Amino acid sequence: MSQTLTYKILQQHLVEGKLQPGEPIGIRIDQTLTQDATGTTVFLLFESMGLARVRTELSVSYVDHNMAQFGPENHNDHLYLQSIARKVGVYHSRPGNGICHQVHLERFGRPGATLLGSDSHTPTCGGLGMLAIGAGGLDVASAMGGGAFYLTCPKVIGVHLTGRLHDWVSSKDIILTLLSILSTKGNVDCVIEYFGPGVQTLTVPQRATVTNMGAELGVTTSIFPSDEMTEQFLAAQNRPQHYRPLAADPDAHYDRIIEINLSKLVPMAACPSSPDNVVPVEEIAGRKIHQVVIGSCTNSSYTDLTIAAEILKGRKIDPSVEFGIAPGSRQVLQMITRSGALADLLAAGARLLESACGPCIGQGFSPGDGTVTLRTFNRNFAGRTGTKGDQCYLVSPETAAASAIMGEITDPRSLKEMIGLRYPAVKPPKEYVIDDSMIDPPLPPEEAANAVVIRGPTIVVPESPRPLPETLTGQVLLKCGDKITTDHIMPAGAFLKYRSNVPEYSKYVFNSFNEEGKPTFAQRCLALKKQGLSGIVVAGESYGQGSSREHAALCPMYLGLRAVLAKSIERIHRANLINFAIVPIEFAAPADYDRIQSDDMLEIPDLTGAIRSANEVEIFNRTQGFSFQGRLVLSHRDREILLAAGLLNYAKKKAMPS
Ligand code: MIC
Ligand code: SF4
Repeated sequence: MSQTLTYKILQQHLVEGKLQPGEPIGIRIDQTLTQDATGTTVFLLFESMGLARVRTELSVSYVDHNMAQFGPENHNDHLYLQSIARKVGVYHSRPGNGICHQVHLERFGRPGATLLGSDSHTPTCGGLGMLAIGAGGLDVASAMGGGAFYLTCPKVIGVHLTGRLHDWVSSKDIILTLLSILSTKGNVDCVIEYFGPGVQTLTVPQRATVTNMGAELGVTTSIFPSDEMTEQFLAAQNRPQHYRPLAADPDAHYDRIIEINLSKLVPMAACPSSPDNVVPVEEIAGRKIHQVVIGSCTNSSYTDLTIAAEILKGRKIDPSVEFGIAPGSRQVLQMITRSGALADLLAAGARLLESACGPCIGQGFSPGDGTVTLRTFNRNFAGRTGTKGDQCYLVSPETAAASAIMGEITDPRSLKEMIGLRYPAVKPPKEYVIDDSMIDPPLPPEEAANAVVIRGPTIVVPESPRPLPETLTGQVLLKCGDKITTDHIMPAGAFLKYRSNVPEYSKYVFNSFNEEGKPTFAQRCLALKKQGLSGIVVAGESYGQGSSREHAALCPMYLGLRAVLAKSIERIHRANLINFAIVPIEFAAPADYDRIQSDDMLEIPDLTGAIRSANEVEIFNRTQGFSFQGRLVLSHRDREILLAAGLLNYAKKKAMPS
């Protein structure tokens, strides 16, 4: 039977279940990727599984998020991660070597393989024809130990690309256009597969921009075929042996097909404060800006930085603009240094930031109050820049560079008329600079046994969940609306440094909802926990969008939250909730959402019985005196994990001889 590329790779890796959309399946994972902000927990959890070595073909640990190093926390994390990686058989990319997704694309990804990463932008490597999926840390730790990864067998949406991008239009505009069609919600358990003649006009870094930001659609992953472009890229990265051609069968069936004619696209921008709030740049041209940043795992490749340099060459940025550049990797930085592009950018007025996530996760470069910031990133969730009430627009490097010159949002196509600049097409290099000296290989097993792991005092082993009560009684501590992101639940920015210390980090759960002078969410939840009661969160559609951070489940669990009641819940966050024994419940009738008020006392009699065998659960609102139904969308395995008090306890139980 003819197959999509997605199903071909799934088929080759299937270890459990049936390949039918909606069915629970388990797949073998070839490679894993972790980054420091989620990675310390991953390795602590991996250690608690009692395994000496990873059992994947390749696992890589990156340090790219927590690099500001105010106080000892970040460096403690780096030392722990470096020493544990050497011991358990993992490659370790040191701070300064680059953003995990960019480096993985350059040095490790291979077509046809599966990659599981503890970061939601892991699908970046889908640009290489890899099935690359983001997940919570505990799922990644389990895959590192050789365990299957469990997911819902996806529907495949085919995006048929025709035509060719015009000058000044970039691959960022493809994904922004797709976001304007599909939005950030309602795409759970789908994979986006690109096909058609337009594919071959896009280079691997261009494809990676598209698959990277595909994460914002809320899909399981995005994937491109592996073709001559892939072959050229891998050869230029000096790893031609990793190339293999891969594509869907010509008559493969897609659950839905979206047509995109590349020749018809125009520069686009995502306006504050959601990646799907997309408009053509020309509609917002002329808006005054104070900041421009080119970087993040979406748009920080050699070509991205070089095109910006070509646009800015011999010119100056507008004096009202602060302009930051963060090359995605040390490879990119070395290449633009050698080519002279960096000199052109600096001469124009750029501030060189580290090859790291930096401003993308609120680690510096926060915009001033009331100012507009223009970024080539993938997320503009409210407050993510580190500034409350921020106005962050997401654009291509071309639009960013043009706007930096003009001091206002500028459609780059107008540069010809405004300053007489013709489009400076940039060709991908024939050879990239290869220097893996910042990637530490693991120790051979015989040496690893005696290797010492460095654990600073700020690294605290996370608490394990307690068993769920038979009847759950809890108070609605927060009633929130649609599209609540994991950034809302567990802020990053200035609080990112507490990632390895759950009791400390937990103080900031739902920080953006806390009001001055009133008890915080954390204080109220802990007070309930002391009384043997639970906190409950009530939410609208698409709860838990965005980041894969399992702290958005782990920290609420630590505070005593045992259930989330929402209209719908996003894939990674739902899995994280289950892994930490918080019950995800959906409203059977969405109208019931309106009937619940903050502070209501809810009771779920026989919760554990329902988890064991039912698809619905009765919930009684004690405060208002009415009952309503909640839906339990759980696989058999999900039920077992919840009843065992989380994935770790479940795995231990399974490993025990009965
Ligand atoms: C993000 O872009 O939000 C992050 C920071 O990379 C997260 C991971 C994290 O929270 O550590 C993600 O995308 O998963
Ligand atoms: Fe880092 Fe930003 Fe990419 Fe997340 S989206 S991995 S914070 S660069």
